Amino acid sequence: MKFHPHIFLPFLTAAIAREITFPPVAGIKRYNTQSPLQRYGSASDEDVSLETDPMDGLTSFAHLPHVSCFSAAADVESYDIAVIGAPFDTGTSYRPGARFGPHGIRDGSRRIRPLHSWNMYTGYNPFLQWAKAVDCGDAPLTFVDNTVAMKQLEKAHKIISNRLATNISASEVPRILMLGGDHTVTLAALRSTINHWGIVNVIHFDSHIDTWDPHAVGGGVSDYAAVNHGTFLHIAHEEGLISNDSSIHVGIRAPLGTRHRDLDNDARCGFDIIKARDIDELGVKGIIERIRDRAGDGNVYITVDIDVLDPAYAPATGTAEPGGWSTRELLSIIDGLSGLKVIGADVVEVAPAYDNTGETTCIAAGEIARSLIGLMVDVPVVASS
Ligand SMILES: *[C@@H]1O[C@H](CO)[C@@H](O)[C@H](O)[C@H]1NC(C)=O
Ligand SMILES: *[C@@H]1O[C@H](CO)[C@@H](O)[C@H](O)[C@H]1NC(C)=O
Ligand SMILES: [Mn+2]
Repeated sequence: MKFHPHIFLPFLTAAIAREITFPPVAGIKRYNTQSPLQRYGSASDEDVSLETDPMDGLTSFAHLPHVSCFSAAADVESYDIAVIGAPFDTGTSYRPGARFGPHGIRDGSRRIRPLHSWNMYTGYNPFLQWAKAVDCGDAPLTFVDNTVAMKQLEKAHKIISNRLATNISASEVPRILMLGGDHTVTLAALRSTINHWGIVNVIHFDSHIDTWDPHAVGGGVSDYAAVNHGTFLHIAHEEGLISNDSSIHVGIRAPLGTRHRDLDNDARCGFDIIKARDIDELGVKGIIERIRDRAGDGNVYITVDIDVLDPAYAPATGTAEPGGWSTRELLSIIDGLSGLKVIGADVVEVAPAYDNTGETTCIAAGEIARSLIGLMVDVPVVASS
């Protein structure tokens, strides 16, 4: 059939005219009553905005403003939630690379925009509640001595949390969301949270228990070797930083060294265990209930090892374990913990070098971080110690 512009064009014009002249359907808001041709054809210099591009500026987490939080200066801009990176991976037992995790998670968060983050499951935008969130950048951590690096990170946590928050009617103490780093970095965070929040209930999402006795993981050859990403929860228990009757592992499935030694020590360290396949019996709701029953009273620290996800959803990690949860299941469980007093959190073990070209792991980690901020703002007022 031949194309007849003299017949076709009037129809097209009429179609566009219908688009602009029909009255809006009741209850449906019309955002732009101009025709597409008018909107795009006539953009003048004044019409063109530089304020709305989703990928503008330098890459901070979710485009949050950058504040130099590590400075000891008194006049640093205040905040309620500080995102910090911990580029550290020399406590890793298998594939290294989590030192690039903060960079990778920020990259994975590029499409998160604070003004456009209304969560249709929780019913609010975590960035538009009472809390001002900022990105502090990465803590400077040495790569030649793990114990010194942990001291640097602890100091960074203390400097950041010792400042007065922006909205002091909610909380005088700012909260920290840390982007790891291998899992050793959580120890530095817990050595700081005890000062403001007392002993915390740890909700530990992971495929591994991470309470290994240093003699089991690392060989116990030296004090230095004792501190690594498989022992940090054992050490946190020994140091009295975490609750011994309200902490819980979630998503566990990695094989153990020896059944009794590892599990007995884990129980001694105060942890209950939800295994990965428990979700087949309990469902997402049942998992949420068990976490709430165990850790719901008291101040909570949530640490998410990205390897809690199945390697299909998070290939970019150091010690991947098959048989984990989907990203949807994990996000549902985290969002389902609303109402818990989350005073600190982290997402760790993201090693971007093993990610795919679609950035599957880094995008998931960014989304998990957004949900963790959601939990922090859900309960503004929390008792400090
Ligand atoms: C500060 O936090 C309180 C408690 O959530 C809230 O009611 C108030 O609106 C917040 N103030 C600002 C300026 O966001
Ligand atoms: C558990 O923690 C409490 C302090 O919260 C402490 O008094 C008690 O000794 C601990 N129990 C064990 C077995 O570590
Ligand atoms: Mn792990």
